[in-house]
Amino acid sequence: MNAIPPHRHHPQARYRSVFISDTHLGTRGCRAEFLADFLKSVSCENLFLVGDIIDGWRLKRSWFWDKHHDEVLRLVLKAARAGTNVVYVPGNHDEMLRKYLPLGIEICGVKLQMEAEHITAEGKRLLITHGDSFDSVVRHARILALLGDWAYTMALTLNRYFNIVRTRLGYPYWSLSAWLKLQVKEAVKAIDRFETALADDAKQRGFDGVVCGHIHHAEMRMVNGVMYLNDGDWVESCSALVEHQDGRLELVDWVARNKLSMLARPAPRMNPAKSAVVQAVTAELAAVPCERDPARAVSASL
Ligand SMILES: [Mn+2]
Repeated sequence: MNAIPPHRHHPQARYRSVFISDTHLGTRGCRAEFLADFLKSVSCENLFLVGDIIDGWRLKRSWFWDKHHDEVLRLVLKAARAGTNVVYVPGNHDEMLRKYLPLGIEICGVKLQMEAEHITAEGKRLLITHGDSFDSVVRHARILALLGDWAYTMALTLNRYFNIVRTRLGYPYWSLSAWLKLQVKEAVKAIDRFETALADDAKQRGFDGVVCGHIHHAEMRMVNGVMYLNDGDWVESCSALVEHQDGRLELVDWVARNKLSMLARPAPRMNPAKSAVVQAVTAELAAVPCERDPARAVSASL
C-alpha cells in the first residue's frame, strides 16, 4: 500500500546554498504548493531570494493568498529563525522593498539587499542580482515561455482553417508557423543578449559568475568565461539553483524530478489579514523608520 504520494516524503537534502527567484507569491500564477514541498525537502546554510518573490505587498486589490502561499512565507521565516542566512534581493515586481535597501534592514530575520555576493565552497565569487536592469535587451524573451508545445500545435491547426477561409476569400496563404518560428528565433536571440549582458557585467566587476532570474528561463552555462546561472521561476516551470557542500552547482527541475503535473489544483483563497505570518511581516515593515519614502524623510529633516 502506498498511501503517501512519492513526492511528499523525500529525505531532506542538505545543501550549502539554495537560490530561488520569480516565485510571484501573491499572484494566482505562483506554484506555491510545489514551492512549499521543495522548501520542506531542503535545508541550507544560505537561502538567496533572487527577486520577484512577493508580487506587491498587499498593495493591489488582486493580491492573491491561499494556505500554500502562507506556508511558503512561513517556511522562509522559519529557516531564517533556525539560523539559515536568508538574503532577499528584490526584483521589479517587489521593488516596493527597494526603498528600504539604503537602510540596510532586516525584516523577520531576512536581510534585504540590492545585490548580494556569494563565495562558493570552491572559492568562486558569484554576483547575485535579479536581472531587470538589463530589460532593454529582452523585449522578445517572454514569448518563448508563452509558446509551449501544446499551444504551438494548436496554433498550427487553427492556422490551417484560417488559411482555408483566406483562400476562399481570395487572399494568399499566410504562414503562421513561419511567423511563430521567427518569433521564437527572436526570443532565443533576446535570451542570449540578456545572458551575455549579465555575464559581461559580472566579468567586468571581477566576479566568476552571476546568479539571476527575471526571464523565467533556467540556465547554467559559461558565457564569455563567466558562469551564467539563472535559477528559473515558480510560475511557468518550477526550478531552483543549489550549491552542494563541495561547491558543485546544480539546477533542480522540481516538476520533472518528481514527475508532477503542472495542472493547477486550486486551494480556497484566504484573507491575508488573518494570516499570522503576513501580520508579522507587515508589523516589522511598519516599524521601519521613514518607511514611506526615505528620500522625502531626508529632505524633511534638512
Ligand atoms: Mn522580474
